[in-house]
Amino acid sequence: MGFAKDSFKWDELTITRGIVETFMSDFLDSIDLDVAVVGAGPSGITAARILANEGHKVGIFERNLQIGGGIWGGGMLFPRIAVEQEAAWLMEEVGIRLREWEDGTVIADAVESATKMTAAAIDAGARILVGIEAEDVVVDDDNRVCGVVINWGAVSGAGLHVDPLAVHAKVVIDGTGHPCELSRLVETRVPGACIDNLFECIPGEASMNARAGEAALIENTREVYPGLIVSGMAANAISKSYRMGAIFGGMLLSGQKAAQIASEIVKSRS
Ligand code: 48F
Repeated sequence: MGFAKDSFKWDELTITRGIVETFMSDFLDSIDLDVAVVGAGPSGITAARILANEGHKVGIFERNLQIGGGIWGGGMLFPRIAVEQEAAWLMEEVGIRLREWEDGTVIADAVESATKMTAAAIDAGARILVGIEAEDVVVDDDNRVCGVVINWGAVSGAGLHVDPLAVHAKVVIDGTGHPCELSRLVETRVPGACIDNLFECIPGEASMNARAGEAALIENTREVYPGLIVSGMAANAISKSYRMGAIFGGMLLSGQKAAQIASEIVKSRS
């Protein structure tokens, strides 16, 4: 883009209008979505990138100001993550450099992983809304999940009473990680949501068994309630499957599976 070098007529109001008007326009373009992804950890970003690449209208709502969830912390703050070789392609396709490691694993830099996954999701067309949390779901007359209730993360952090706003989506992905927040909300707030006792007592994940946890993750990634798909650690948490620590291949493959399920639901509802 060619910018003129001699047109410096801006003042403080130029900045204010530029920020507010462009954000409002982008925000209003994100309130009626194909897929709302709640939580921008590795599973949520991967799902959003794949769905956006397929041409779906996707918004990611992330409570924090940064994208990447548990990637940033690596293992015990050592900024590296391990990935099984069978999931490595999901990192290679966003340009993350991998170091071959032992026993069928690769190692990646956590900062490079979080930033390149984020950039790829943005380039694919996913709308990323940071500092915004989902505090509830929206349901239709059949009690099917059809959107999320949102508010600034800073509002709940400050304990303020501020009524939220809502966005609509054909399907919602719960990528909120260990607390499986959206699934808990559905269990506690949506009338009749206790299907097959799944939500009767959402148990939280079991102690660490990395291989078993990774294996269970893909099967646990599913539509757990009409309109609500669960991905990543939230999928293992609601199923009391094992935690796995700083190995991330299962998260990426879970995101890929969540995207496949979401894509089918969007097509069936279009
Ligand atoms: O936990 P998280 O990284 O999600 P994940 O995709 O990946 C788990 C791994 O990072 C790691 C692991 C690997 O073996 O076990 O823990 O399952 O990221 C979840 C994101 O969701 C955000 C939260 O800030 C984090 O960035 N989040 C949680 N609840 C909400 C939310 C909410 N109600 N609204 C918006 N964002």
